[in-house]
Amino acid sequence: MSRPAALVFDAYGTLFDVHSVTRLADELWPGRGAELSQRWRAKQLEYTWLRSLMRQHADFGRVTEDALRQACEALALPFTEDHHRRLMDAYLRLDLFSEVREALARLAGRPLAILSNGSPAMLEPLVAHAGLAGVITHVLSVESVGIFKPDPRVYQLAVDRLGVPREAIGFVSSNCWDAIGAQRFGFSACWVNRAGAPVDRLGFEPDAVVGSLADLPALVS
Ligand code: LAC
Repeated sequence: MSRPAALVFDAYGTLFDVHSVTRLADELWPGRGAELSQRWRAKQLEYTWLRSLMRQHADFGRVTEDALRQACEALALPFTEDHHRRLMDAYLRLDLFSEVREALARLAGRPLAILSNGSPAMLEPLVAHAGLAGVITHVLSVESVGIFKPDPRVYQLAVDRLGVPREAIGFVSSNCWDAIGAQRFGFSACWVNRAGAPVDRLGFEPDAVVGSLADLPALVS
């Protein structure tokens, strides 16, 4: 990735730790929080792909809530509307990964955008709560195109909104399939592989891989 003119980040799992909901889930169902969080996230992503294939888009808040209900039912965790409300609220205050703030400060001086499946109603409080409103220059939601990642129309949104050609955009995601989708679209795509996971076998690979966002400034300077 040589000196991209703009950087575009995935939100959930890349800047924000979706599994920070485990703390609250563990309070609600002692010892079951990690399991719930893993299944919730897996179902949430699965529902985005299925809805896109079915051409039955609903916003990410609805998808996230549906996934939460299914995960609770599948794991036989008794839930009330109050549990759901608290967990959905926790999604608006997810933790930033520890290296994010410093990495973004070192990357400043060019457009730094978020491009996310999240709806504006989910992304705005999340970015504000993390104190990133003055750091992130553009918050772009798939709601503008009505389909989820990795549909190419989502990546095109960043080109249109930033006014930067696709080959000059560096795209950064911890979701390997998202990095590969962006690479196929024509971005320089970097996969943030914090867990040391195997690459997704989709026939193509991201252009670069880093172990955390702390390694990104050296890669793009
Ligand atoms: C997002 C999901 C893919 O933020 O994590 O778009």
